[in-house]
Amino acid sequence: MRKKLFFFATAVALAASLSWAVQHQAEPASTKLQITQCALKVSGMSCGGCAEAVQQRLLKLDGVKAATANHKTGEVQVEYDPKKTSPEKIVSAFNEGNSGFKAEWVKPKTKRD
Ligand SMILES: [Cu+2]
Repeated sequence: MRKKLFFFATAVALAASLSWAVQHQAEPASTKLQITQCALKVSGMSCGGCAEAVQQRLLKLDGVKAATANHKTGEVQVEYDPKKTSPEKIVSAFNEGNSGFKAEWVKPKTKRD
C-alpha cells in the first residue's frame, strides 16, 4: 500500500516537471528582445562632450537601447528596438527642439547582384 502511494507521488511529480518543461519551451519568440542597428550622421559635434550629449539625447528616446557617437566623423551608431521605434522616428525626435545638433539617417546601401 505504501509502495503504491510512493509510486503515485513520483508519477505526479514527474508529470508536473514535464508540463513545466513543455510550457517553457513553448514560450513565444516574440517575447525575445530584438535589437536593430542604424547609422546616423549628426552635425554640430565638435568635441567629446558634444558626442556625450548626443548619446544622452538619443538614449532618452523611446526604444533606443544604445548610442555611440564619434564627434570627429559625425557618425553615430544607434541600437534600437524595431517594435518601438524606427530610424525615421529617432531622427525626427532627435531634431525636435533646439539642441544645436542635427541628425540625418544614413540609409544602408542595398546591394543587388
Ligand atoms: Cu563639444
